[in-house]
Amino acid sequence: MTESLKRPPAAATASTPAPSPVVGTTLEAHLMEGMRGTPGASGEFTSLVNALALSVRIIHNRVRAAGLAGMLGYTGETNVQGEEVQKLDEFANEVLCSVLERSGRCAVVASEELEEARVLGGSGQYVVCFDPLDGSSNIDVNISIGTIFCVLRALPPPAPAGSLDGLLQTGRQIVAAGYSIYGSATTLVLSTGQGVHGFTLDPGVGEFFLSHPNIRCPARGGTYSVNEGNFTRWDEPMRKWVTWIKSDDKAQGLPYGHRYVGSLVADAHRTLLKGGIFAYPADKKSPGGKLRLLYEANPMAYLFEQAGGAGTNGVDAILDIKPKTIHDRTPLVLGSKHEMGVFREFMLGTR
Ligand code: AFP
Repeated sequence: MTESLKRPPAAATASTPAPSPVVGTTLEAHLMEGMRGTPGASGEFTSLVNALALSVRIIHNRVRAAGLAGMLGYTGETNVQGEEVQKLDEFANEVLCSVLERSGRCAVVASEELEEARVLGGSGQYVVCFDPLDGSSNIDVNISIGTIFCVLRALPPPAPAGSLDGLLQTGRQIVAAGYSIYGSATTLVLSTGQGVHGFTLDPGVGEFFLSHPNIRCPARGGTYSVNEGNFTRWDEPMRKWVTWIKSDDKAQGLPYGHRYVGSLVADAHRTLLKGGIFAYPADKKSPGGKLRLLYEANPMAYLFEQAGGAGTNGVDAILDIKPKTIHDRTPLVLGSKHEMGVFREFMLGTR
């Protein structure tokens, strides 16, 4: 079965198997291949994903020049989450909104930087949720940051054009999700429901090339990733789990190594490629969890499921949670099947 990118929904149309993805293929060629393998594809979806990739290239360019372009530091304003907004956050948000608007493929967007959903108009059949610059408190110290997004179909008529309800569907309705990581290289990790693929940007030619075809999250890993500074704020099952995972018991493969960057894209990317577990649970400070369902948890959970791992709130699949508002928060746990199973047992008190 090919893992090539295809226009969803795969189940609705019989598609011609496309050749296996070849390292070095450009993102554009890869998307075109997927489109050709899907009878009836209009190109609208491919064009939307290309618009997202263009946004990422523009944001990459500004991130790389941030120190020189005077873009570091805060604007002095706070966003809807009550956090200080940095200049690059604003820039990234405006890039995504304007590129998606010009593509004409996107009806509505929800963004971490926008209090309300923004209607982009046109005849777009899709809605997009994004965190334009995740991990922005790491910008000034030159640590990896990223952009996270997911795409859903806009609700069909009789829902009015630009209906915001399209944003409040469960993650099971996602048709594409991805993130870019602005690290030692800029990599775009993407899934359109046919596996997960990583494309690395060659800044010299401004093109994404397939560098990580068919990413699979290892069934078991050796690291855990959690902000242990929150230990005293956690409930008992969470404290028990952390105490267990760093205990010295060779027979059980313990202790695990600890890795925590504090940028979801960086912690999730490492966990996706190398296995193990990332957790941002609820705590006394954030009883409903800290991370956002629509534009952080859902895209990541979708990618982990596509790669053979899992994404939960500790017990239940993130993708089954019905959002109430566009800025809902949730506990988020991502990782390898094995570690996710053990974590769940601790949360349910069966271990
Ligand atoms: P910032 O965008 O404010 O840096 O927050 C990053 C983030 O939303 C996510 O990327 C991290 O996983 C998480 O917060 C880190 O939170 P802690 O600083 O509380 O560990």
